[in-house]
Amino acid sequence: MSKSLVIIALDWDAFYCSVEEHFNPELKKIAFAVKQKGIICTCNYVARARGVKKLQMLVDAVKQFPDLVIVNGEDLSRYRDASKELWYFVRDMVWGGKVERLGFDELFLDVTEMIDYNIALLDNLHASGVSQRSVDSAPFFFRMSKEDESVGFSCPLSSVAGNLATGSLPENFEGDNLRLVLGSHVCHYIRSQILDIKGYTSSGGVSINKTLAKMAGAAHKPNQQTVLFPEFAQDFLDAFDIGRIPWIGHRSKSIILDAIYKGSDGVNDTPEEDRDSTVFTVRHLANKHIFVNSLGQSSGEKLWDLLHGIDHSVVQPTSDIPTQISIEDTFKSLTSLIEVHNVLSRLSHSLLERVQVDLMDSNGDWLGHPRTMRLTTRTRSSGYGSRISRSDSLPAIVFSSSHTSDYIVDYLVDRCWMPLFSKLIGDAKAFDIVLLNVAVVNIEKAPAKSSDITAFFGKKKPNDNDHLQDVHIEEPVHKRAKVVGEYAKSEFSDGLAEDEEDVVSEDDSCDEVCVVCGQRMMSFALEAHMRFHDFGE
Ligand code: TTP
Ligand code: MG
Repeated sequence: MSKSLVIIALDWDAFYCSVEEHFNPELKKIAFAVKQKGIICTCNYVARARGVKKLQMLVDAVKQFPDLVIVNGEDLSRYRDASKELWYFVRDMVWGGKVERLGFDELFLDVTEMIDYNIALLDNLHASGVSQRSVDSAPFFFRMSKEDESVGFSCPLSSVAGNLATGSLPENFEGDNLRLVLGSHVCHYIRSQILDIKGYTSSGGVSINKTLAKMAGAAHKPNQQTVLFPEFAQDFLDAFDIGRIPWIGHRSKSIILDAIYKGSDGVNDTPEEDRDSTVFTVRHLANKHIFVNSLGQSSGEKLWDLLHGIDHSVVQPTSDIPTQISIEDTFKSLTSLIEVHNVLSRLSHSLLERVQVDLMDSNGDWLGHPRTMRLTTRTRSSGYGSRISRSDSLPAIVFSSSHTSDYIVDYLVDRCWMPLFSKLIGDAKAFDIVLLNVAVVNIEKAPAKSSDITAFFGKKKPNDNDHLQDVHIEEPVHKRAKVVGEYAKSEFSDGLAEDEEDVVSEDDSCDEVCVVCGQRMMSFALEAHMRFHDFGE
């Protein structure tokens, strides 16, 4: 019989606040919130205990809690750096680096190999004649390293670390259950290391797949962890609204509910407010066939499986190199070339800085090289969902160590971004720009330890800037953008296959705007953000 995986999901507690507290420990004691453009994007647990809510409008929160301290969180660089540091720290502890990063705030760890190894040690102990009873009642030393047997921790085999998702213990601690018991101790150890060494608290979930682990982790927060044994998974899931299952988004949910509750005559529809959308009810009113018919083969099967606690997706170790780096800003109105020029200068400075931080290792070697630069705009008349983009080859001067940043930025703006902008606006005599986004995309891994940029770029010279690629992206107006971004995976969008979606953005820019409250955020956060609106978390 095949053994189950052991997956740990970690989510940093009040993440942006924790980063702020890290730099200013005084904040720990007081109620404070991090704001972005008129919205409280998160608040610490001191503030939450007083009733402050994530995603409250800033003006409401300040009115309701006049002494609430507000920290500006519009510069994401500190959160990005902290997130990366924590990811590397965790990755060093997990064999094979099997850690997948979802946005800034979440990690999935596949610790199966570590569990297998330690179970084999346990089996050896049993086989060596020591009685089962005395092995199982003594603390077990869990090895976190194959090479160094002193690296690890002691843990009891007879109890679970943390909470139980449904409050019930399995009848026995054997087989897969024992694997999860050990997984709970690994989770506890890793979380303790993060707290002791890095000073961050997290909430953890342990189960046999990513979805169950993530949902278990959300059951008890902050600074807690929860184990979900497979035999209780269905009971646990059944109580949730289907919209709370990760990867089931608004659109999938409404398609499913329509399929179940809409009368074929269009007359006997169940009114929306009377539609029970718990997993339990949906499982009983629908079947796999209905899911496949309404959502398509792969999405239908996948979402049907999810409602039954089945998730075949594997933990895919996140690459050190982001797929793209982009910086953007929004404006009331940019109507002159000089304004656009100034904004592009500012954005290019940030972009260059990000390229250096994200793509250069501590020795100054490049980890990856973007091949393409992309400029995206949105005009006042085109509305929120519609962006247009143009791309060009990225000049190698970006990687030059013999020019100052100012020189490189001037070069980029005058010789690359402004010509791209002209292409974008075409013949228009007047324009009214409300968004500008500069990005480097198409990032290729650098040859090992190579700092020879010329070799990487082949015959291309730094000023080879004459062939504008005609990559023109028209986004459909969308209510909910596909969750993509620097590190996020499309799998974490709303579960619909791309060709079945009509509401996705084709542009994988990392900033999104919520159509409900207007908050701008990294795209990975949008899914969670919409859930807040749905469920008022
Ligand atoms: P979350 O994990 O949803 O929130 P959190 O870490 O602040 O709090 P919790 O303890 O409940 O996990 O999101 C991670 C960070 O992403 C959060 O600190 C701020 C940011 N974010 C936004 O900017 N906008 C949003 O709508 C959401 C949901 C998050
Ligand atoms: Mg969090």
